[in-house]
Amino acid sequence: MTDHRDGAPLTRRQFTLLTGGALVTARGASALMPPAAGPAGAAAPHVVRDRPRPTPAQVAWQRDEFALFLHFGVNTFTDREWGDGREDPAIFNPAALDVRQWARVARDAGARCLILTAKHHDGFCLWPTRTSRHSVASSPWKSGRGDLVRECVDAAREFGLRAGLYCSPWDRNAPVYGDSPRYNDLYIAQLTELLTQYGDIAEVWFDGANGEGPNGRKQVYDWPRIWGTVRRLQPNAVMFSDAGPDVRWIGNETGSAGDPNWSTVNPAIVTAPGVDGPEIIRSLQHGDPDGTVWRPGETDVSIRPGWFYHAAEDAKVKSVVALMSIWFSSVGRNSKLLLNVPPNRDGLIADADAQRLREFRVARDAMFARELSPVDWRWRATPGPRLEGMATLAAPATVGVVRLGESIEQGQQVARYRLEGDSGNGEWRTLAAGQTIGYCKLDRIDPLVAVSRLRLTIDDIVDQISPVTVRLFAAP
Ligand code: FUL
Repeated sequence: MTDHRDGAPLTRRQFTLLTGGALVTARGASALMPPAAGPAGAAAPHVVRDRPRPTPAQVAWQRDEFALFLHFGVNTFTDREWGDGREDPAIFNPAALDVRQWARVARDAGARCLILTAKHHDGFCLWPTRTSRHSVASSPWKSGRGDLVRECVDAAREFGLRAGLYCSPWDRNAPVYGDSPRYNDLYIAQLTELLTQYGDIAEVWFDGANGEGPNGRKQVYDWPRIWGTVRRLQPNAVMFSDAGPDVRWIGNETGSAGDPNWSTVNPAIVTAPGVDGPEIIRSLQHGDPDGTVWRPGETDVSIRPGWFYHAAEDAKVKSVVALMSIWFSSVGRNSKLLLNVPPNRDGLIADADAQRLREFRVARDAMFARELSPVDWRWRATPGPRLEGMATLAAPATVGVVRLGESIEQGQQVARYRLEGDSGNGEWRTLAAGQTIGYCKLDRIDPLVAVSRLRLTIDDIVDQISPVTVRLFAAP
């Protein structure tokens, strides 16, 4: 990533000007506020306007922080990860299916959205589509009268969760796949059903896998038409894919966003789902501080080795330690976590996974249980230009985790920060340091040390700074 900031004197000047800003303290958190509009701020507007900012739907998506992904379909019954489209619908019969259990597990885990594989690459549709016979309507489940998309969306709402749908572009069952215009029509018809029959959909998920059709023909997707259809039918939904347009894939399936992770990207680098290359992965992982489009990264990872349920993986459910590490490298790096928890053949989230999610919730609650507040923050400008905030704790305390956050409604500006602690002897030692902050930056303090004073220095910004929230959590 180039250090573009050396050539940005205007930004630095604004930064200096801003140091006259007022400080507000709310709910024990500390926020640095830019000055009210006035002569000093008058130079800033054209810069601020030029930088990308999120839409309300993107802000809502990010505030969820955590969503559950549900891979379920014929693969659940064949024990495969990718079906070939020749599966007999008769195998789909989840005898004890309880979608409310999925939603309850998700809510209790702290997730705020459920995303279901309405159709995976095998083409089997979990709703009774009019576009194909390869669906739940041809299965013995509920004598062919079931609609799993309906059940899932209804259960999500009942438990206060938002609902999203994944409809795989790659379809190994559709006879017209690879006959590009005809398949595009079919795919649009499927999306139209999904986006008009089930109420508000929060997220539409497009993966990047696409192979050839049975006739060896490669499908050319009409992405502008596909994205346009979603926007028209569900204007408040965000669309996820490698290329967004609203939310981008983070570039791996291991649960790790890049560090730094900017929510802005250069849209010329990743233009369509399914393309590969080092520059593309770098862009997905890190975004770009100079990016002209707001396209935050979503981190999708499975709680098990596979995306679909396999009994042989029951003992391989990720540990709480592994999940916590993922939390810090996704939510804690300005991303959103989409954790896959695949239901089993009974149609239930298996005990091992449900139990692990409960433990994960308990561990997170403990980590963020004791917020150190109030702390008396005082901000000042220092040469550089830099901005420095100092706080005194009521009594010496050991900070375990720091949560920083920018007001992303106004974009993402912080490019370098440092948190230091003074144990009482007047010597500052670095507790945490990083580049971007964005919606949420989590830092674990290691090694732990009791401190009585704290100093946060913002060393660099890419634009006029907006409120930065500092939250300190005591080590358990
Ligand atoms: C990929 C698919 O090929 C996997 O099966 C899984 O659905 C993953 C989330 O996306 O593109």
